Amino acid sequence: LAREPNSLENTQVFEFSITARSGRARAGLLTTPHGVVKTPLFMPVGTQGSVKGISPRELKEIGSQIVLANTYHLLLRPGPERVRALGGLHWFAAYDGPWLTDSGGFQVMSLGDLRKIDEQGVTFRSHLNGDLVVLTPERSIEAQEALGADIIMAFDECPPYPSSPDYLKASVGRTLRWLERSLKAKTRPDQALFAIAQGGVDLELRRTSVLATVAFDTPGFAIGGLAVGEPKEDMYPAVELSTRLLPDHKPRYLMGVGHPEDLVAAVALGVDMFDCVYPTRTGRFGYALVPEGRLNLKLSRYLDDPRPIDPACDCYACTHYSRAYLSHLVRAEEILALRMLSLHNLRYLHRLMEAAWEAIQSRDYGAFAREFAGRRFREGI
Ligand code: PRF
Ligand code: ZN
Repeated sequence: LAREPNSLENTQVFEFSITARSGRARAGLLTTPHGVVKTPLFMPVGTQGSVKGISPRELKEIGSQIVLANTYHLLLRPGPERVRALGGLHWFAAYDGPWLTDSGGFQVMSLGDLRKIDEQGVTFRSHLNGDLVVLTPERSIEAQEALGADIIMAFDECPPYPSSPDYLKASVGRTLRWLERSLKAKTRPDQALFAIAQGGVDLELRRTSVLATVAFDTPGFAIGGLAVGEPKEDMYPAVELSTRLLPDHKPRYLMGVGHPEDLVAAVALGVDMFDCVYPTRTGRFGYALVPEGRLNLKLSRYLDDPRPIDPACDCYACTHYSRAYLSHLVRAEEILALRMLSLHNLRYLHRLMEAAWEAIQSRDYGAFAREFAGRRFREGI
């Protein structure tokens, strides 16, 4: 049982190789200490160290490759030191594939009470028991080292949308200083720390942030500060600029993006990794993702529908249950409905990224993206 940080040099363990390209889209292989993953990929969110309702065995079955956990939640409960003592996330949560932990800053801003940001870090009241907690770059990295994920994230500030130009500018500077402190605080050689660029949808600030972030030469880069409520037509130019400025040979992670159409578009722009609560959250609200869009299983039209959610899907829900039965379970608020819809929605995004991978390998991502767009919003399903 490798419970101690091992001595492998991360330059040996972490490797990203691009196997094919189609336009700006890339297919790649990312090697981590807990396995090799294929990009582009979508990471399910396991906020509390668990993808709500889905077991590790099921995650493997549906093709999840990396699972994301949140430092903010695990810091408050059960505490990173307890997770470390129980073997880190891989043992504690019994998922032995690669993990990624987010650094906590983003979740503090969306969940913490009475937050106060200064140069040192973020002070907030725990949403669980009201305790005053200080999260700094140093504390975030210490916690992420205890949690033991394969990929850890720099401590950053994601400003709300909209923010004033002055505030955005200040947060870009602070995020860069926090990146420097995050890297200084890092001690484990077997974890890769990804830097996060900010800058909102201001393209000049975005450029400044990406260029200054790239100078730190981390093994991967995240595009943060987007998908926070800005119009889509403002998000895409910021993604486009970011991927143009990021180094070609490092993985690029667009944080918090998970709508199918955004994944297809961002892959075309050269993004390799995504995470979002969308597939699991929308599943818990009774929605099933399908190539045409989304089925609302709360609608009475599905109560007599004998078809599976998606006849082309190989998930457990689609190979065993009718829309009629799932629709009944949703109305009856059965736990199985939430589980099956989350499972199906995750499988849908994994199949979407697998199909993107195939299309890039056969050098025809454009045709794939057009065929995806052509099937959306068709009536009568
Ligand atoms: N920073 C971090 N986590 C995030 C984001 C960010 O900007 C986003 C933005 N959509 C999601 N998750 N650390
Ligand atoms: Zn399915």
